[in-house]
Amino acid sequence: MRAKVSIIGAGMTGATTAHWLAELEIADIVLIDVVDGLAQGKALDLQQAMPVIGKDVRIAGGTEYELTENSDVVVITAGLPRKPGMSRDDLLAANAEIVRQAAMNTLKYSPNAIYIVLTNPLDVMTYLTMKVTGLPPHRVFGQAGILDSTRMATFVAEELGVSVENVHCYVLGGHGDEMVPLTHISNVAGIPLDQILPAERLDAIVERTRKGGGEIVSLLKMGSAFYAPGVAVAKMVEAVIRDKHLIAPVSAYLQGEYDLHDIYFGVAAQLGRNGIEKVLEYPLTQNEKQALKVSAAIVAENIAKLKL
Ligand code: TXD
Repeated sequence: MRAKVSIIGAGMTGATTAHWLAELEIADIVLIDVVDGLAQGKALDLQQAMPVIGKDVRIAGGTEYELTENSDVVVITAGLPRKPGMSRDDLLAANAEIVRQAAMNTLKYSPNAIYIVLTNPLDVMTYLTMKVTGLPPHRVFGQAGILDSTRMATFVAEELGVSVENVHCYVLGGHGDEMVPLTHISNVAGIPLDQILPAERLDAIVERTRKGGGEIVSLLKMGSAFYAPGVAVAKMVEAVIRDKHLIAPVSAYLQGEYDLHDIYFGVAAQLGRNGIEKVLEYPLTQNEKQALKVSAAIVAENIAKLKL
C-alpha cells in the first residue's frame, strides 16, 4: 500500500513541502487549508505537473479533514508567518489555536500517524501538538534544525568555495535567534569548523545563521522562507516513510538529555518509521552548554504561556 502524507496549511511552506515530496514519489499527498479553494487549486496544479516529471503521485486538496483519513504522516504548517520586525514568539497565541485544531482534527482520522510540526514558534507548537493529541513524544517532532543547519552549511560552503556535499553543520537549541550553531562538531570533510575558518569569519557565519530566517523575512516583506523549510520537512517525512534511521537535527521531546526536562528542543535525533528512535548527545563545550541553557529558558517560558 502506498504511504499517505497530509499537510495541514497549503500556504507557502505547505505547498512547497508537497512539491518537494511529490518529486520523491514516496507517498500520496493531501493538502488541507481553511481557505476555500486554496488547497484544491494547488493540489490540482501540482497533480498536473506529475506527467512532466513522470511521478505517479496522487495529490488531493480541500478544506475537509476526511481527506486525511489513514495518513502515515501529518505535517502541520497551518498558521501565520512572521512579518518584518516580528519575532517567532510573537505568533504564539494566534498559532496555538490553529495548531490545536489541526492536530485534533487530523488525529480523529489518523490515530496512528507520525506528526511533524513546522508552525512557529516551533518548539512550543510541537509541545502543544504532543500534549493535545496525547501521543507518545516519539511520534511528534518539529522541523527547525535541518533548516538552520542547511543555512549554516550554505554560508560555510560559500565562504570556503567547497561543495555543499562536504559541509556538515549541526545547529541545536530552540528555533529562535538564540539557537546554538555547533562550531567544533560541524565540519568540512571531517575538519571541525573552528579549525578551518578564522574566528571572525566563523563568528560572522554563526551570527548570520542565527538571523537567517529574519534576513529572508526582511527581504520578502510579506511571509517567510519556504523552499528550504519545505525540503527540510520532506527530508524528515522521507526518513520516516523509508525507515532510514536518519540522524538529523530536529525538535524533540527531552527527558533529561542535556539536563533538560519536559521541553521540545533542537537536538540531533535518529528518525525512522516509528518516529524518533533515539536522541544523541554531543560532547559540548562550557560555552555551548551555557548557550543551550539560555535558549531552553526562552522556549520553556513560552511553553508556560500555553497554560496546558
Ligand atoms: O523552520 C520552521 N519551523 C519554519 C516555520 C520555517 C518557515 C515557516 N515557519 C512557520 O510556518 C511560519 O512562521 C508559520 O507559522 C508557518 C506557516 O508558514 P507559511 O509561510 O506557510 O505561511 P502561509 O503561506 O501564510 O501559510 C499558512 C497557511 C495559510 O494558507 C492559511 O490559510 C492556513 O495556513 N491556515 C489554516 N489551515 C488550516 N486550518 C487552519 N485553522 C488554518 N489557519 C490558517
